[in-house]
This record gives sequence, C-alpha cells and structure tokens, in this order.
Amino acid sequence: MKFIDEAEIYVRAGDGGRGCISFRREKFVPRGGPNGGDGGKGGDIIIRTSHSRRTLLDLKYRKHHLARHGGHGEGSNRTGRNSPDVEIVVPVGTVVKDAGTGEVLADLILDGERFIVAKGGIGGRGNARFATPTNQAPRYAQGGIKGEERRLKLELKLLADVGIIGLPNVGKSSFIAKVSAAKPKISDYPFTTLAPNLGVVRYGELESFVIADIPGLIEGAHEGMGMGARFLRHIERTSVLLHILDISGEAPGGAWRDFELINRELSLFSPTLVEKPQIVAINKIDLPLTMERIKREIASFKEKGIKALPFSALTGEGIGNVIGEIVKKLHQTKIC
Ligand SMILES: Nc1nc2c(ncn2[C@@H]2O[C@H](COP(=O)(O)OP(=O)(O)OP(=O)(O)O)[C@@H](O)[C@H]2O)c(=O)[nH]1
Ligand SMILES: [Mg+2]
Repeated sequence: MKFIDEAEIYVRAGDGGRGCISFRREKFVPRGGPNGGDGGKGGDIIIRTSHSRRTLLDLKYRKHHLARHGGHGEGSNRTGRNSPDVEIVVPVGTVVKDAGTGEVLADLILDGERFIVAKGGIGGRGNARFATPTNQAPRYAQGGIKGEERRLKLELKLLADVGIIGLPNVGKSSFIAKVSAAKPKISDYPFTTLAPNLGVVRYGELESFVIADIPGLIEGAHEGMGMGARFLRHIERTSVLLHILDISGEAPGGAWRDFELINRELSLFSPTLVEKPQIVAINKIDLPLTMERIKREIASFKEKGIKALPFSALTGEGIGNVIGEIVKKLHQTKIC
C-alpha cells in the first residue's frame, strides 16, 4: 500500500542589495572620503521538516516561495538590511528533488532538519571598500549577487496515521470518500473493498493526516475467514484506529457485540494493534432505524466508559466531530 504524495514548487531566494557609491560631505572637510555601505544579503529559501506536517497537501496550493531581496547599501557606511529567510515546512521523510533533472538534493529523515534549497545572494560592496592609497575616491561599487532559483519536486511516501476497522458494509470506504479526495469503491454488499484505500484528510489551515480503510473483518478473520486478517498489517503502523459500527441491520446484541467481535479478532492477530487508541463511531444516522436505536447504543457504550460518536457518511452529519476526535487523539499520541 504505497502511496506517494508529490508537490512541485518554485523557489527563489532574494538578491543581494547593491553596494552604495557615496562620499563624506562635511563642513570644512573639502574632500571627504568614500562612505558607501555594502548591500544586505537576500533571504535564503529553507526546507525544514516537522512532525506537525503529515502530507504535502498545503504545498499543492502554495507553489511559489520567494524570499525578499537584501537592502541596498547607503551613505555614511550604512549596510543594507539582510532579508529574512523563508522556511517551507514539510513532513519528516520528504525527499527533495530538482524538478528538471530529477537529482535528489536532500532526503530529510529527522524532525527539525533544515536544508537550504536556494541561497540568497550576498550584497555588493560599497565604494568605501575600494579605497586604496592610489585611488582614494573610487567611483564604483558592486551590484548584489542574484539569489538562486529552482523548481523542486517534493516526494513523500505516505504512511497511514489512522486505520479504519469494522465489519463489512458498515461504511468504512464511504467515510474515506466523504472526508478525502479518494474515490474508493462503495457498494451495499460485503467485501466491496478488496485492497486498502488511502485518503488525505485536510483540517485546520495547513494540517492533514492520512487515513486508510481495509477490507471488512469478520469472526475468524485471524484464521483467514472472509478476507482474512492479512490486511491488518497495513494498519499496524497507524497511531489511531477508527472503529465504525452500523446498527441499521439485524444485530442481536447491538453495536457492543460487533465492537467486541472486532476487538477479539484484533487481539488474536496482534496485541499491539488492539492497544492502539480507538475512536468508536456509529454510522448511518440518516436511517430511521439507526436513529431509533442510537440513544440506547450511545448510552450502553457510555456505561462501559467509551464515547460513541454518531455520524452519517451519506449526509456528512457528525463527521466533523469524528474528525475532531481523531485529531485530538493524534495530538495525544504526539503525531500531529
Ligand atoms: N444510508 C446510509 N448508507 C450508508 C452510509 N454509509 C455507507 N452507506 C452504505 O453502506 C454500504 C456499504 O458502504 P461501504 O462504504 O462500501 O462499506 P465498507 O465498510 O467499506 O464495506 P466493505 O468494504 O465491504 O467492508 C453502501 O451501500 C453505502 O452506500 C450512511 O451514512 N447512510
Ligand atoms: Mg470498503
């Protein structure tokens, strides 16, 4: 289940400021010396990694990154200002390539790593610097060096942060389709999903996370029943599980029975999987039968100390709460 996130961006560092040509003018000093200051440095463009970013989504919307030019030098030996660097924040694991040649410029694997992708030009020297015993009044200064510019291709192998589990047909793929741009197959028969789907979910200004669904689980999955448990390894590295339940059908024992069944299969497959934080959400609240039963179900989960969130993947009702809870849990697990 490899899913490569990509973004192409254009970066341009700032040019260095011009050096200044100027001469001291003072009363009673007829021939003041040169006092043109140097130009300031243009800003660099820096790529920095942070665990707070999960995907390259925001860079698909912001493609141009320009740093400011350095200030020009001025008279009285005043140096032009250095311009601030511009930082582009990317997820840990991002590979930076030259978009033209495909050459790998950096493979950023540590949190907080910084890499200068385009250097700002240094400022030109002012005429004060060129004064020599034989030329005490130089009438020239340097221009600033141009800032580097580049087209970059950023690539990131996406790993799911959130895994969706549940019985077949509960609406796992419908959830992904509603909250991301992914277009998984959705149908009213069990085992519609034969291979995991990945979606990128955007929230807040710049944040996003990756969510994956897997084929539905049934009793005996750990022994190979249904699609079996072989897809569970795809969600072993996620931080949070979203457990979707459906109470619209005939379900003796209600949602709690389904909830326990899935958790039993999880623990038989892998003890670490069952210990991951789970968000419990009951789908299809747009259906009258679900609405009829929902209060009782939420109450019975509450008795066991579990918050069950009602939502509809069809109408979108309650989806915001589910996303909010996921984000909260991701923060708690220090992923976001
Ligand atoms: N009324 C209603 N139907 C829904 C809702 N969410 C999903 N469904 C329907 O439920 C059926 C199953 O949805 P899927 O998203 O394919 O379910 P799944 O859990 O991915 O199923 P498998 O991949 O087979 O495990 C489809 O017919 C969906 O249209 C909902 O909120 N309301
Ligand atoms: Mg599905």
